[in-house]
Amino acid sequence: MKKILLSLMLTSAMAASASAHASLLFEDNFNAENRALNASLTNWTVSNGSIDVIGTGYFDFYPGNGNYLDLDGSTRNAGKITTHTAFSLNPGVTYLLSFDLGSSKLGDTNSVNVSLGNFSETFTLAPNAGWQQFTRSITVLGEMSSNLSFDHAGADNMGLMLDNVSVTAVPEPETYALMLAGLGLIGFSVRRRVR
Ligand SMILES: [Ca+2]
Ligand SMILES: [Ca+2]
Ligand SMILES: [Ca+2]
Repeated sequence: MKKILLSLMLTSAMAASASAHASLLFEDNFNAENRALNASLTNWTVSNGSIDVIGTGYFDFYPGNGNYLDLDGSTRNAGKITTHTAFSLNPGVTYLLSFDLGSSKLGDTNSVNVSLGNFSETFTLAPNAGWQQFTRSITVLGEMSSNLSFDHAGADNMGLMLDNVSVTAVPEPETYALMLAGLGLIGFSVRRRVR
């Protein structure tokens, strides 16, 4: 019985700690943007080409997502978007980067390079890939400041669709290990007192 109680305590303490320490640093679902071709954005700088803000009632290839971006705008030069926010990245913290990508409806394969800190990955979606969520864990060895960017390749005026970008900071497991050690001591002293 006591074992069950202790493990319940551990589980709820871990859950409480995870929610208390994970913090949302950035979130954009683009729903407040004005739908337009070759649009500018509230939270991002557009460079090296253009992007479109599309969605409800306006070139809505993936209904149900409000507004989202077509990362290849309408200037035959796909855009790069970079957050206005420069993120302060610290060792000992895991940064969860999450976003949705939808494949192009032109029937071709498209790719976008995503970078934050020393993380850089090219995501490629086949024409039939549909709408998918991607999540990556990012850590840094030394303190650094970095903007998040999505740089789309291509120039045929329809690229990957982007939505629901978020960056969340989560303390690394060491934090939990320390806390578990602390709880273990409490459990030990409880056992001793019972004896
Ligand atoms: Ca959206
Ligand atoms: Ca376009
Ligand atoms: Ca470009």
